[in-house]
Amino acid sequence: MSAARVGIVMGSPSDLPVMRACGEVLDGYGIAWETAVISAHRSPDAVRAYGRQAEARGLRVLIAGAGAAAHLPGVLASLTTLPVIGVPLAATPLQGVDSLLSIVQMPPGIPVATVAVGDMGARNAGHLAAQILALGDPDVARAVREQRQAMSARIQLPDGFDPAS
Ligand code: RP5
Repeated sequence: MSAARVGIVMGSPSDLPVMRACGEVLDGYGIAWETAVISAHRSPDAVRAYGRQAEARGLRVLIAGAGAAAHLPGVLASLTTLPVIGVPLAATPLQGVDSLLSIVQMPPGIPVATVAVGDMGARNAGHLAAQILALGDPDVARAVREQRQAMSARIQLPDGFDPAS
């Protein structure tokens, strides 16, 4: 088993049903990942240690999912210069609008790459992490290209229609 290059972090076990999609996407690229349930407000010491140690532990990208006030991605981003992808989760009656705005509105200097709310975002976080890793890993770059080609191959055109004409 190779060492994890992506850390998939979330604020609560209740986030797991959505956040597990990140791991499924990374598995499709053959990228090793790990997961942690740590909360910026319930376990701030653990978040601090995880963020501070992430790069030295071999991680290259962090994906952080959180609902409600959703400060976990921004706090992690403040603790590391690794790229952090934030996944807003729908955990309150505001249906994720709260977490989307919390995550996306990082002040300048400490960015969080914010994806869509919920399952779509969790999946795209996995794809984006793969694209970041692909910059320095030809095997992942090839897997990303192949995944794009496989998506293109799923289109359906009317008989006789030539998109190249
Ligand atoms: C956030 O609060 C978590 O990320 C979760 O989305 C939300 C609710 O957490 P639980 O009350 O379900 O543990 O910190």
